[in-house]
Amino acid sequence: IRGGQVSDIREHPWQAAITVYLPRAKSYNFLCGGVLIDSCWILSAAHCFQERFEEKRLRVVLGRTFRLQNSSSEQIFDVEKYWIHEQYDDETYDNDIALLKLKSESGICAIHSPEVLPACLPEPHLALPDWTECEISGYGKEEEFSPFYSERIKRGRVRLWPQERCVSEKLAGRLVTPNMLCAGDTRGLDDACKGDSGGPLVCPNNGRMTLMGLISWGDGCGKKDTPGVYTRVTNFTNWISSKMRAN
Ligand code: 4AZ
Repeated sequence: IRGGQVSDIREHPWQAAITVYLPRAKSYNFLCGGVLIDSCWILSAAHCFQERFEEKRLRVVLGRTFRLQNSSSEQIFDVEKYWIHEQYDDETYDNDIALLKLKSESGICAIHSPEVLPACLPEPHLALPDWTECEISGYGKEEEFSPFYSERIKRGRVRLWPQERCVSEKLAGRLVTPNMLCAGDTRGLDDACKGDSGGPLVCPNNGRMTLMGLISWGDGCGKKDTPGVYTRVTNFTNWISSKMRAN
């Protein structure tokens, strides 16, 4: 997260850190953010899995304020299977969504706690007003060209942009589709950045923080008059439910 402030996992208990095992380093490396939406289910961005990693190399960490520091509140899971959206386009990042099923013997995976709690999914037709104040979170970089991810989870405040302003002219000429939404800080400070991908954009709705976006892409991080681009979750609620129902 560029700008924003350091935070605590209890402020974003649905935040996941997705890691991948690198055999040469014999260690798990941070890959992307993710969002807990049900005891055994995590949403993330399809582009994080473009390399088509084998499931057994993936691991999901929940409940940590510090990315690399073990915590008594953490819950760690292997991945049973994951699905990349069938219409994901690796050139435009259209349909940038992936769903991961956590592995468990019992059918129960994440246990609810102050540090681990699923986000609410929106109704498919939910449209929030332009400029609604929302929140992003992640362990991603604090600046585009920083060599490091953030060690502590951060939060940023961004507002939903009108779709008519969410156009390629604001985004280095890259195509924006109806499956994307733009959000940004009108002050131009807070923004998602590298490593935040797959993580949450949540907005207040009926007193609950509701998952409206997944961090997807942008032109740099925190550039003036340049929004971040998010996967529009309302367009995928049917895709999500049908995968969960079938699996
Ligand atoms: C990235 O590379 C990335 N400013 C994610 C979000 C944004 C930029 C880059 C939005 O994962």
